[in-house]
Amino acid sequence: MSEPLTIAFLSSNLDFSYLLPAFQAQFPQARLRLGTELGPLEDIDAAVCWYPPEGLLARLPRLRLIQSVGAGIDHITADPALPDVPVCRIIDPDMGQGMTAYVTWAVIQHQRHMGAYLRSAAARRWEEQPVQPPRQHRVGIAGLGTLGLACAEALLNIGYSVRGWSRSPKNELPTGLQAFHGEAGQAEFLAGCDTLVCLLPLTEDTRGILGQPLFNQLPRGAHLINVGRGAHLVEADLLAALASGQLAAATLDALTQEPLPPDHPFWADPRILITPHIATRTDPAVIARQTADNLALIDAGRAAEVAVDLQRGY
Ligand code: NDP
Ligand code: OXD
Repeated sequence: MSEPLTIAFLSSNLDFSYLLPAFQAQFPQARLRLGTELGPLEDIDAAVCWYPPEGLLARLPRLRLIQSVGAGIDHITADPALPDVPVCRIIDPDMGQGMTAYVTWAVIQHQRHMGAYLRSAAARRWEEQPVQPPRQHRVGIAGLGTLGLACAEALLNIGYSVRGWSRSPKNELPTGLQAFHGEAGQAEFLAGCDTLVCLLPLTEDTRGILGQPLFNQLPRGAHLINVGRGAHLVEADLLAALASGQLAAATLDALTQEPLPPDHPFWADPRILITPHIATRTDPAVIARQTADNLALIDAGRAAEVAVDLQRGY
């Protein structure tokens, strides 16, 4: 009789017990191993990860799948001892809807002066702010993948002027989306972003991309929304750009230090709105299903169809 499948849940900063009911339903015969109760490491076939403890994956001799619980995989590739095992990420239309809701809110929150209305309402004052039609506001989305494209489509549907930037040229874009690509297209893209949304993966090419050289290419007074990763942003450059007026505001959902410490200067700056990495989430049932699908394809010798291209980095 063959050994039952063993799935380990590995994270140095998240309690993964919330995933267990969905995995029990998806894999009724499997052994599910959480955190400190991993059992014999040589039993483990698949690891479901968010910042797995450094070096641990390399100690699992039977490992066939490293499954990210998110769209990004930077928290896995950060491990310098990453073994040569397929790494898969979540590709989830529902996650796209959650991201769309967040990004749409963040664009409108600033462009329609919602902060000022909250202050007026708290003081019982009937005060109007300027009302600018959406088509006069240009939103640029850096990263036209699963999530960026979903956001672009939604913003176009409510009338914003939307442009996007990707690494490679794109076919079949939503009608009205102005597309740019590569380093050659970056300056023209940035010059037309009243709001810039970062939905890039974190790779060696994109680390620190949100810094002074990029900010200087945006229209003066632009709004930055970072829903990518904290390490896309050069924090000191953001504070300097806000102080000089080159940027008017920033909405940040991904931070280098999570949780952001209470004494971090971002909390004290009224132009910066922080949310605690909640822009979107994936339903545990989707994570369990995609883990099962990925394992089946890997076992059928079709890993190349589902594994992230680690050379490219996303
Ligand atoms: P995808 O891999 O589907 O898309 C990535 C996009 O970025 C692609 O369009 C790609 O270009 C583009 N890109 C990559 N590198 C570059 C580069 N050097 N220059 C220009 N464009 C580049 O990713 P997803 O849309 O699924 O997710 C994007 C990111 O969002 C994740 O990696 C994660 O960091 C973040 N995220 C944040 C969440 C949150 O709650 N805050 C939740 C989920 C994800 P091309 O199309 O040419 O390949
Ligand atoms: C992800 C995230 O990568 O939640 O999915 O940030």
